[in-house]
Amino acid sequence: MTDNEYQEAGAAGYHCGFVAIVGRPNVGKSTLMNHLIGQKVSITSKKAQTTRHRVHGIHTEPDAQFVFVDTPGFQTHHKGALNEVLNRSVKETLGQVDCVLFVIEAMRWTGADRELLPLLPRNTPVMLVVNKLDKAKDRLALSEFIDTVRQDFAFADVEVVSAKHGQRLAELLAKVRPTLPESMPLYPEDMVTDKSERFLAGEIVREKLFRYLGEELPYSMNVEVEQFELDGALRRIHVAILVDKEGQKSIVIGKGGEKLKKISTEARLDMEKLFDGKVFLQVWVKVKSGWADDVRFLKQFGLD
Ligand SMILES: Nc1nc2c(ncn2[C@@H]2O[C@H](COP(=O)(O)OP(=O)(O)OP(=O)(O)O)[C@@H](O)[C@H]2O)c(=O)[nH]1
Ligand SMILES: [Mg+2]
Repeated sequence: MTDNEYQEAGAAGYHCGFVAIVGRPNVGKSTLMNHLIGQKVSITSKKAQTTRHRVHGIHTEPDAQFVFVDTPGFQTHHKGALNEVLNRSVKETLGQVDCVLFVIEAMRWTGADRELLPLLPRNTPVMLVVNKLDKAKDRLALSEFIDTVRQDFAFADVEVVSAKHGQRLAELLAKVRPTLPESMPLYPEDMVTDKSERFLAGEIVREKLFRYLGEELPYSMNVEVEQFELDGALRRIHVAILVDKEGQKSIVIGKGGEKLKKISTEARLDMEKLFDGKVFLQVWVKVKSGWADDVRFLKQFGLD
């Protein structure tokens, strides 16, 4: 066998492709992707609309490579520049993948879920992924629930999972694998995301804002990684939190700087885990007004 013939024979059994993860806000898309790839590369929170960027999460097996694309929760209820940009990002993703995972919560089939059905592609397999299985105790009711949902769209297949508890993820992968085209892997086998450490550092700080601030605050904020330097094995990272108003600045900083300290300590620990090395992190807060409605500003942050 020549080298070329050998490579073709190798590709013949190998599957590799793109898998979009879509659904309304808060159903567990990012949690699902993180558990499928075994690393936390996409931030998650109890609040809706945490994800603002498309993030690729890569999972490699001996016979397949899955490139998952986590997307922002699609929503039709609130208008505004931010939502338009987020929704556009979901629509674009749907046209570029080999398989779609349409994620919903077990026992919750809402108007917000149904409104997404017309956006789903017709020529690409769409799997129904019923997440939060741990919350659905009644199996008969769950099976009736799935039947109801399946009446509304011709899903290629269905799987029930618990993303948070890592349940039935291997079963889900086994169903996705045959939908991927035959191809050699696109990424090195130890690579888990296409995003840079610099990007991930900013996202980790944003996740802590979602965790430690009230209901509305994190939505009007953004983060900017102002400096990311390697100093031997040490990473020196400077992050600015951009807020709308002076008043928000003092909320983020907290009494005696307590809140900001908590945010930066937790972020640093997460970064050290993800980057597998020591991090020196400095976080500060800056006032910047009116960003949420300024699309140009969003673009500057890669939200296009
Ligand atoms: N009980 C339970 N909770 C889950 C499960 N999967 C995710 N969650 C929780 O659901 C919430 C939302 O999870 P995310 O992964 O941020 O949801 P998302 O769909 O990415 O949300 P957006 O990015 O805002 O659209 C978090 O509090 C998760 O811990 C699960 O299997 N069981
Ligand atoms: Mg998300």
